[in-house]
Amino acid sequence: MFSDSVIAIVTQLLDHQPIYFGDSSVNYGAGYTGWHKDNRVSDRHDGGTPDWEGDYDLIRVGIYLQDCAKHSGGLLVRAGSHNDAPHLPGWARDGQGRLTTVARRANAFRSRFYGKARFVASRKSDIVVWTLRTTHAGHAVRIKRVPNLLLDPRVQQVIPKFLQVPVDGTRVAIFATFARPGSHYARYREYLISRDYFVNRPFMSVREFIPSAVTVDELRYSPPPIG
Ligand SMILES: O=C(O)CCC(=O)C(=O)O
Repeated sequence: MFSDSVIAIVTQLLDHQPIYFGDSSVNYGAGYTGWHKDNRVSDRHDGGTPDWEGDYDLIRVGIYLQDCAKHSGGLLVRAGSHNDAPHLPGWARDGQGRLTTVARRANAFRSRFYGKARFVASRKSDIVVWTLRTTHAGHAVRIKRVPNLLLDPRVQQVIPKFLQVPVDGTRVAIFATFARPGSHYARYREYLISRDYFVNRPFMSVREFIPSAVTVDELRYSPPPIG
């Protein structure tokens, strides 16, 4: 992930020296998910929020260590979903109550289906990059005889095993998020340190392993003083 070739691609895409802030993971074995985005939850499905102003500054890099062009196990994306999301009416953005909840849910539902769904036909060790605003899903299932038939990810997961094209060996995929400085990163950073899964992870300094072409921002959560 931190090899010169990956960092050169990330630098070119961000058009800036990338910031790495410790948001990475390794997926070993099955990695099923439904359609989702990775940017701030409050902004994900509302095109009128700050995350949707201008070009977005955070990208996710995935390296899939098996063939996903002819096998199951790859990534699904919705092409163009990083460009826009349906706008929530102002009253539903700030309000509370049942009607607001219904409006938000309806908007989130519409947003999940923005953009044409596609398999990412990555080959062994290809580098796949998407923005945190992109609607995507993990562990695509290809169906025997109709491997390019794309069903909803939740439906794909219940296809009987004997009808699925198998994964090319064991699914191993690694992921990391990179950013360039700006208001999107500042807001994402603030969001991340409010997330339990991030702040409760065992912290280990990684600075010494990261090449100097990457800016390291080690996020640690300091709980507010009691009282
Ligand atoms: O497992 C995958 O292919 C996608 C993982 C994912 O959704 C993510 O890293 O945000």
